[in-house]
Amino acid sequence: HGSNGSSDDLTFPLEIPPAKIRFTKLFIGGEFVDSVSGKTFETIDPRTGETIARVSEGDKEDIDLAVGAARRAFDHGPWPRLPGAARAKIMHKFADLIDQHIEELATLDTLNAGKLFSWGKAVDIPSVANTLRYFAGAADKIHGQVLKMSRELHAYTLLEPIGVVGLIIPWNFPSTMFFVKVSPALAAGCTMVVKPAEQTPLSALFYAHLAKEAGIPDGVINVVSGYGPTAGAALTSHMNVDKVSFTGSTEVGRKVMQAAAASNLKTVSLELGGKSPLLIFDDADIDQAADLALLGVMHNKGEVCVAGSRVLVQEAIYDEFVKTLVEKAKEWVVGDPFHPNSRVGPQVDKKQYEKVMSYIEHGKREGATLLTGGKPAAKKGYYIEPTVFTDVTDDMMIVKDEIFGPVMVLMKFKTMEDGIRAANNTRYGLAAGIVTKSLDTANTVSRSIRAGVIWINCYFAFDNDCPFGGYKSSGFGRDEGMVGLQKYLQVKSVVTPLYNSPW
Ligand code: TXE
Repeated sequence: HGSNGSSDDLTFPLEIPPAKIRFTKLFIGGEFVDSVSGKTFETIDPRTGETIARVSEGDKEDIDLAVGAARRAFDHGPWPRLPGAARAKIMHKFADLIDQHIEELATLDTLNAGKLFSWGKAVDIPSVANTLRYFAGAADKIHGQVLKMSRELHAYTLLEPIGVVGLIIPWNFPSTMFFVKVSPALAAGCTMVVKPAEQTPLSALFYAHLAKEAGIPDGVINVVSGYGPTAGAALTSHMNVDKVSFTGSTEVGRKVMQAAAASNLKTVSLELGGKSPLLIFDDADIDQAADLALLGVMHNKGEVCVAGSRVLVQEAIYDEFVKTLVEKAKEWVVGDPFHPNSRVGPQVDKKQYEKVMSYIEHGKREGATLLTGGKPAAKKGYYIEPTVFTDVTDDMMIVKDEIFGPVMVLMKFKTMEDGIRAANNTRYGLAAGIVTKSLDTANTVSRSIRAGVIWINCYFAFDNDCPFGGYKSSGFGRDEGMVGLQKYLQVKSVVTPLYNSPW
């Protein structure tokens, strides 16, 4: 099976996907329907670049229909009016149905996004069911406060669902991102239109089917597959959408805010790109640190918003660290994501593959030293070798930009202050990692880095109870945790005089 380091001779005994594609139409008002235009678009398998299905292409008219269905379900339907415990019961049923289809769902994400099937089966899909359960647990505990007024007034707050929400999902975690947004919105009592990424519509459409089977009323979850500038843009500028939650590029994040401002001032939350640092201090166990560094940027072939793509190593251990890292990089075997021994699958599509390859070329031209990788890993499909650059400078594009591929830049720092300065020297602020045995170092650095999540001696340690989101140009608003529920709620104050007193 394919090995890291050889370029053209990598062979892929393509595995047969364990399940077939069943749902390819838009899901509006509880029914699978063709798009108004009748148009469809291609879904490709990044293992080969070949078309595996044609999916209905939603556009403005379809978004109008979906928002209409969501509006009716919100204004007149049962969902926002159900007791929280009743919503929770249906959400639990939905989660159970996901558990019964893990293999089929993992297949769709592997086929569509080149994600590791073994990982999907063991981690991604089971954990989305748990995301639903986590927020189901909150559905009957959403309540306001009794206020301590300064005068003879009785006042309290009501927390109400914010209304119809537009959920725009990226392709790198098609299932995880779907449920990170859909679950709190459901718990809050919102109704929604989901726009999955054009690269990865298949699992989202399957989830729509399961939602209906679970008993989620028609119109509560609508899924409109289609492109960003058409279907996505229509959702962000729609006058009847009360909130948009977006995960994607910083560039499109700006457009989402502009569209919200120019239309009805819907609220917006944005989870955008990153260029997260991993700081390795000279008291670290070098073996463990190298494993963590590789995991941080090679996992999911680097298509991770929180990827630890800038690895900063303290001087004293730098040379030994490099040696260990290059050796361990070979463990990141490139291959068919359905194959159990593969650790790095193909990039999601041609555009992303070309983007990553062009950054690698940039790195070489700008004078960085290539320690390993740097080439396509196969003749067919969008495979790229795990790549590590060193001898980089702050002004290089490979240091500044989010590459979103299996590409690490390695840098050296002297003191803790230097390390902190280097870590913060980015327009992004999504995540950061620290490897050290010193509690003082860990505590000081955690407080000094401007990023939404700090992992000490670990990486990608996610949990439903752990809020997640960005500082700076990585966006704002938090997904997950109870704070992740807040953005799907409105706060209403209700005030009345006590004892008919003059107010
Ligand atoms: O993102 P887009 P792309 C970063 C990553 C990647 C780069 C480009 O660096 O290489 O972005 O990826 C929808 N109005 N991230 O071009 O376009 C689109 O259809 C409304 C990081 O794929 O931002 C899709 O559903 N919506 C990120 C979603 O936005 C629009 C994950 C994301 O696609 C739209 C993905 C518009 N005008 C990419 N244009 C992360 N934070 O994890 C597009 N979309």
